Amino acid sequence: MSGETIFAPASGGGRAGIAVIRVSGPQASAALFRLTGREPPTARRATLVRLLARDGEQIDEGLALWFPAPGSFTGEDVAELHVHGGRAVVGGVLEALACCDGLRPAEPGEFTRRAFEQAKLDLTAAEALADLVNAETLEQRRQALRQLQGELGAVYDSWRDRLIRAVAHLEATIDFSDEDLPGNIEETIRGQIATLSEEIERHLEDGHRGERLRDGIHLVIVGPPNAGKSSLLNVIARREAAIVSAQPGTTRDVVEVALDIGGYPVVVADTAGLRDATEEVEKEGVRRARMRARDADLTVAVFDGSVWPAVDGLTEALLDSNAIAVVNKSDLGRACPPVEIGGFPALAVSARSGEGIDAMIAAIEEGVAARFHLHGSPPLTQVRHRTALEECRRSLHRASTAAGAELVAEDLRLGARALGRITGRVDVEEILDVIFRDFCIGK
Ligand SMILES: Nc1nc2c(ncn2[C@@H]2O[C@H](COP(=O)(O)OP(=O)(O)OP(=O)(O)O)[C@@H](O)[C@H]2O)c(=O)[nH]1
Ligand SMILES: [Mg+2]
Repeated sequence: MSGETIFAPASGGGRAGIAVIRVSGPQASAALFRLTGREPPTARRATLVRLLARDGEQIDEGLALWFPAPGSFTGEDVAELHVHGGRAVVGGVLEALACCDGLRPAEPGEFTRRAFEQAKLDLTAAEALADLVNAETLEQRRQALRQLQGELGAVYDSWRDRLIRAVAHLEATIDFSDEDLPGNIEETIRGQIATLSEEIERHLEDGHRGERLRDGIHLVIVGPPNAGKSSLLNVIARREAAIVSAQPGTTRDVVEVALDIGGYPVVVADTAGLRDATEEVEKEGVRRARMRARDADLTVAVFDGSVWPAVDGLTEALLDSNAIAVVNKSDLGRACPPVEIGGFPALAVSARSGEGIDAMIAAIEEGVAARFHLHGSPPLTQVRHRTALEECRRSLHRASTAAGAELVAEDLRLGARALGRITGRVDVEEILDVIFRDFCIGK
């Protein structure tokens, strides 16, 4: 347990009805006494207290909560003060705490770090806590909560346990002669390695579902110049995010808007109209548009309804199962449903009249949900997990081809170590700083 006692606001900055200030460490009880003039209240019971400055002047009246070790978030003695959320109140309480012996302000993420060090949560749960605080959409929240409650950590721990057990069995074959052991252990273990490799493989090949849900799903609007791509972006975003004009080639750079679509975080990108551009800037815009379309999770291919039934070939070539085709400017009455382009069904829409827009948004929602809905085992959510899993997969592959129990055991040990790094069972120091640096408020 750390000798230092730390304190910080647990709630965000700015004015609010209530602010919560947390104190954690061996001096928490003494600090509470200094500020309230009384012994810590009954554990986990909100108690009305007067909070006093160093000179005895009352700062505020609020609630004190006392969580004795080890039954607290950090596993240490923790005091929580719920005070009125004004700048002067919070500032006054923090100042009073700073005057207490042995207390110092917490570094970002330090409460969570202590909780990890006291084995209150593993690294995946610590990451999930940050994700939950940053969650902006329903599905992000669901994913973060599942991870916080240990679902992902449990998967990695169980894989690691299986490897450790296999290593123990293999070592038995090394230490004892064959007659003392049942069956062919090495053979059984090779079977187990193959099964585990397949499970890890399936987990890795999840189409980056978890990572995308955490960081944003990429949707790109593509189409010929003047088709109304920027107008449609503005309709989806419900604001004038991109410039619209009658001049073909208006949009040059990629214009991005982050939106909540059906509970999913979606980054919608409007791009330059596809054409054989000659001018340098537009050429670069078209190159970027193509690159975005290639990397996107979903595309909305916009066709210009004012020239229907003529269809832009460059855009048609981008139609695939990840594309939603729309023919814009249906208000001009040229393209009437049902429309089809190159065998793909298309929606007739109008950014101007609003016709078909609900259907287009529903199609986007459906497309996103079909690809990113969470079902079955929890998805991996961080590149860090992916890197470690790939390393484990390589170790297992080496183990499957290694000759002799000793070499197999060594590779399995390396595989277990890689998995242990994800949850923080081993090699934690190199990871901790990176993870907790991202916490922006004292949690
Ligand atoms: N009649 C009609 N005109 C539209 C509609 N949507 C857009 N327009 C017009 O079409 C023109 C081009 O619109 P933009 O949204 O700038 O088209 P864009 O595809 O982004 O064009 P670039 O950025 O040049 O590639 C503008 O004059 C819009 O007012 C629509 O649904 N109906
Ligand atoms: Mg545009």
